[in-house]
Amino acid sequence: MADYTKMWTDLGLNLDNHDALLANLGGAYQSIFMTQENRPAGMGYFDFVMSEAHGLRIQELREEQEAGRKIIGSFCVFVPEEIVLAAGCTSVGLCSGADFAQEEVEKVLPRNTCSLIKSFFGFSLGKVCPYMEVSDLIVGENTCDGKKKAFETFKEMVPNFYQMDMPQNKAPMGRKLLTHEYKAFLAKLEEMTGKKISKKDLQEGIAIVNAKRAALSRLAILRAADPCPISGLDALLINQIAFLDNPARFTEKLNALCDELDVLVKEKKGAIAEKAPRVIISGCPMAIPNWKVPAVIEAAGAVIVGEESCIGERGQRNATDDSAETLDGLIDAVVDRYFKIDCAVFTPNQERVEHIKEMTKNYNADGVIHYGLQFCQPYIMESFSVEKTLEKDGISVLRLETDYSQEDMGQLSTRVEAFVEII
Ligand code: BJ8
Repeated sequence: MADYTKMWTDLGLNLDNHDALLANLGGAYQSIFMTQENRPAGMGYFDFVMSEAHGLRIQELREEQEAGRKIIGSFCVFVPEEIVLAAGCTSVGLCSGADFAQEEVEKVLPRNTCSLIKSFFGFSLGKVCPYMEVSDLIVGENTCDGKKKAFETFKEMVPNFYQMDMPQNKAPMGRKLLTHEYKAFLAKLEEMTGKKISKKDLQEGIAIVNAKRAALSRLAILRAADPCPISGLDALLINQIAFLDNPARFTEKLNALCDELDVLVKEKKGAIAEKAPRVIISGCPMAIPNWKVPAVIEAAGAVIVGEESCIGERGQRNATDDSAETLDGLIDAVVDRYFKIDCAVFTPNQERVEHIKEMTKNYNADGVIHYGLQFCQPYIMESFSVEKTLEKDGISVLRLETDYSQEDMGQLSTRVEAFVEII
């Protein structure tokens, strides 16, 4: 990597902390990703993006800023990228996938807060996330109680914070609330940029995001093959990078990789051996660099064939209809698309379990591993009914509860190995 010290200093990063984070990340990446066998050649691009995630990509975002674009950071797939792009802005996901500055974090948050929330506090307090620091606006959403209450403290730490309210159920009033919030967000971006969003702008934004989602769905479908042409780890990585990379370039590179995978499937060449036990992972999102559980699963000899997760199919499925004749009609279509996301913060949330069943069937999975972050009430509460419903249908389920530490690796491996043996 080139020397980006000046850029990181200008962004206000704490260089010692940042070096420590990069060293950790680099080591984990090498041992988890680069030791895999039979990786498709197209993964080279995604390895490169990861190696430059804090370098070249940040430089690009700064160049975009110099050219007048605003960078919008977000923590949730409910923040509509179509509207961000329509406003001439760039969307970046704020990862929150690793522990950092835990002692400092626990001075402002209770210990029993989920790792994801603690992570973005740690990244902010430790000044280690260039995406957070480069963002002109950071959008938080009132989804789970943990996030919405934590944002009350977070907004004191981050002056450029914008909070979006969120419905808790799928009733008509919930839809009305989401429409109101998306219109307010659009108005906020117009105010920030001084640009009036037209119907054509939103149509263009929708086209870019739909193309990205179509490529991700192409990748998802290719994983139905046995042998699977790509590891679950690599597929997860691609889904994670979807939140950071330039969307048009990402789509082009992912389609090129899918062309390669098409050939591998025809030739029956797999990244993982044929007849390996096939698993769907379902539950909390796994943000970069949270690769712990997938690494354990694939080290146990199974292959992950789908993620029922916001960094995966829950977040990326369903296109936005772009056929409306008016700007309001298009905003309605954006609301329609996002209102289908079956996050566990909604009650009731029967659609989610139906989707898990559908994924199990579509990707020929032998079992489901439910992944819950400790102290995440929505997903852990829901995991009991998910398990009960799936088992009624004869689908084996393993429920895991963990955090970002490495302390439970031995215990996780034992449980996963036992599960993989019986499916
Ligand atoms: S749409 S899943 S990205 S809210 S793990 S912080 S739920 S206590 S992340 Fe999410 Fe949007 Fe829903 Fe998806 Fe709370 Fe649970 Fe922590 Fe979580």
